[in-house]
Amino acid sequence: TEPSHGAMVPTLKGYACQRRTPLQHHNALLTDALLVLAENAEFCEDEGRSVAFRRAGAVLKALPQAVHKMEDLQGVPCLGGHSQRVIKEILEDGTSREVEMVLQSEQYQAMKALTNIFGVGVKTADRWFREGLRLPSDALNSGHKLNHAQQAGLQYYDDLNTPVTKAEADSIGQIVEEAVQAVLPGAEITLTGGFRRGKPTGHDVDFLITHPEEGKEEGLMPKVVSWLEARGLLLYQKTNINSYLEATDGPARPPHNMDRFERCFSIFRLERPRASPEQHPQAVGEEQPQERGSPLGRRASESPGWKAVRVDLVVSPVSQFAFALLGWTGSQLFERDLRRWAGQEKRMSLSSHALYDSTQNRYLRPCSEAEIFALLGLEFIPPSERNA
Ligand code: TTP
Ligand code: MN
Ligand code: MN
Ligand code: MN
Repeated sequence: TEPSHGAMVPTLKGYACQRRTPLQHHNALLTDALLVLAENAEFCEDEGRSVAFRRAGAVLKALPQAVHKMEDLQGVPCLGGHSQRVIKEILEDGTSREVEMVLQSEQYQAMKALTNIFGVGVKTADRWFREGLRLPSDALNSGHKLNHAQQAGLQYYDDLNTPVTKAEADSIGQIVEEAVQAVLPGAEITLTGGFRRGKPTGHDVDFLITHPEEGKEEGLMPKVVSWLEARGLLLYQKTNINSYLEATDGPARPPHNMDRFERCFSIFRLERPRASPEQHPQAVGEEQPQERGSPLGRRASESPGWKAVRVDLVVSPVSQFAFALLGWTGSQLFERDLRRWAGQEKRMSLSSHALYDSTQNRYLRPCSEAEIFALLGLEFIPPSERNA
């Protein structure tokens, strides 16, 4: 006989890649709270706890209704004791004391501000915090040696922490399209990341580039970067060459967090649409210098006619395109669970480059996202429902 589940959700599955997770959901109060605890665990370099809180939040995003009482969660997977206590407290009191304490804590606030600097990860932020730094401006004034990414991160801190709109993403897309066609006619670009999942805003814009003829894409990135730089469109870029080799990066090695595609982490200089004279008389025709005096705390009235926008460009050989597309569409938890599902449930190894079947001891060669889901024994989940 069927086990008796809560009336609300008879069949939520345990892996995010088995569930449909739309962007809009019904439990934001709970998921926001769990996200704070996940971030805080990450700041304490406790990856396991961080993933546990993220999983708990992700499963609540897949529920078809708002949770009102703990009984609504009967049969819902991925909720550990700690997450359940937090949820219960919020359902009863409206807030969680633990979450409120974290939000008030000096460590959380400083780590949040410091990791919001492009080029600063948890390790660097934690070292700076222990050395007494609290604000991004402290990193400028402390005499710490900053690498190029961090210098750019501080210089454009405000812009880079202002969400990128879909309209801005589309403008960047037109520029990238023009650059790519100029250096390799016939190449194809695809918007990936959060915007492909239907998000209205993002922290960056992600593009995947390929060419229908295998091999034609090799060495494309430096040419695209040169084209963009010659036009003054890049404020920062770091290009990595493709280092993927099936023989050495294949089944023998554990799946990497980072893939090995030819890629470019960049900051674009995006012209703002011209304001109409009635709305902003002083903004029209005013030439703005490229260098800004003070990188932090710039007031809106000083806003120049352009915005710094983080852009990730990735080049994939067409033979790996389906894997790259699936891997770069996210969400990050959806990707993590796809790989975990492949390994734990199917004895397969999935990366952004390939799918290896350990039972048959061979690579599988799907040509589309749909074929990858099918080979993994999963129902196809469209990008708009991968928002775990
Ligand atoms: P992000 O751009 O970090 O995230 P996002 O686009 O989902 O959301 P946001 O609006 O915050 O930008 O990553 C996009 C996807 O790219 C994510 O699923 C993981 C993948 N990815 C890799 O495969 N390799 C990498 O090195 C990085 C940084 C991301
Ligand atoms: Mn993104
Ligand atoms: Mn992100
Ligand atoms: Mn990205």
